[in-house]
Amino acid sequence: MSVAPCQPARAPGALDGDALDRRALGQALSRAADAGVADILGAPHRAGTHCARRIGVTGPPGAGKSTLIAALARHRLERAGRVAIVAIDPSSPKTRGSILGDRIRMDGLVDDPRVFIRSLASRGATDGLADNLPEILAVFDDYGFDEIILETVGVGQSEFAVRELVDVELLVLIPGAGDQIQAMKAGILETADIYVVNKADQPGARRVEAELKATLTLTAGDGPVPPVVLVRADAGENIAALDAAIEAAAMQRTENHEAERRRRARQRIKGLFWRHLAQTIEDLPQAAFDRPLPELYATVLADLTKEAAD
Ligand SMILES: Nc1nc2c(ncn2[C@@H]2O[C@H](COP(=O)(O)OP(=O)(O)OP(=O)(O)O)[C@@H](O)[C@H]2O)c(=O)[nH]1
Ligand SMILES: [Mg+2]
Repeated sequence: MSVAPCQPARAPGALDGDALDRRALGQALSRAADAGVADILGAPHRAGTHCARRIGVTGPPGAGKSTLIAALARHRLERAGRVAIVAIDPSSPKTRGSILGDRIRMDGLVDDPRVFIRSLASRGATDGLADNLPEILAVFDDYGFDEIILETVGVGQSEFAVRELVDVELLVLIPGAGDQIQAMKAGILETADIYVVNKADQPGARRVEAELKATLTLTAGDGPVPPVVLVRADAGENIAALDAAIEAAAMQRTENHEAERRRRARQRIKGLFWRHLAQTIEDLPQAAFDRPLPELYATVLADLTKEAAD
């Protein structure tokens, strides 16, 4: 079966020549973020693949992800018409500072009419991403974006989850990342499509690059060894090489659209179900927890099916 091409529900102002309606886009994004499970199930089915290229950028706090994204976006804007930058903030209480920090660093981009920047709180999402992220990303398709760059802090499960949503995944490491490389060797850390060693100006950057290359060669076995690119994000150094690596990786991954679409659908239904289940348990009266476990289990099951039938 061939895959349907991307079929965005073109929103007003989505066409290339039109001015982007930022207000309408902002509202559409908020609606998507706030949608409940029932809203999502009731939305029209999107048969096609997504339209905008999705680039995921993950890595530990302070690795320079936002700085790198700003440099990368500037570079890629030479080719793309519209670029969205979406940052997932894992810790809502202390978000204000970091959202602001991100905004300031991306300063040069904030005024660019082709760029749209949005921070999302991860709230209670079980995968460490934001609730409804697939729906949120689809809104950018409707508004004619060519690229979405997604920043996530690389913690636990979110790395696995984000890979299913993006076309190319970058992992940003910095000098002193020995522990992460060890974790990679042990197979604990999920692999990315491209490894970026940032802060090339700092001592130890070349050593991390060499260690990474050796580790990746080891873990790749007979398979292809993913590229390692040494950059200095704050000075825009070697961003062109990274850009070229992204192009090459995107070509490779889009060859297998069908399998990827199915993996995404699998992850999506799991996510929705977890959310529904968590809400059902949350809604139980306190007295329900005094019941024996099998009875409690049966109650939850019954509530779940009852809600689905409503
Ligand atoms: N020396 C040096 N510092 C850099 C480089 N790139 C970024 N930085 C600095 O590293 C710090 C963290 O940068 P951010 O871009 O905020 O890092 P981040 O990974 O987005 O951080 P969080 O969003 O908080 O996880 C800032 O002070 C940057 O100026 C670089 O290439 N060299
Ligand atoms: Mg950041």
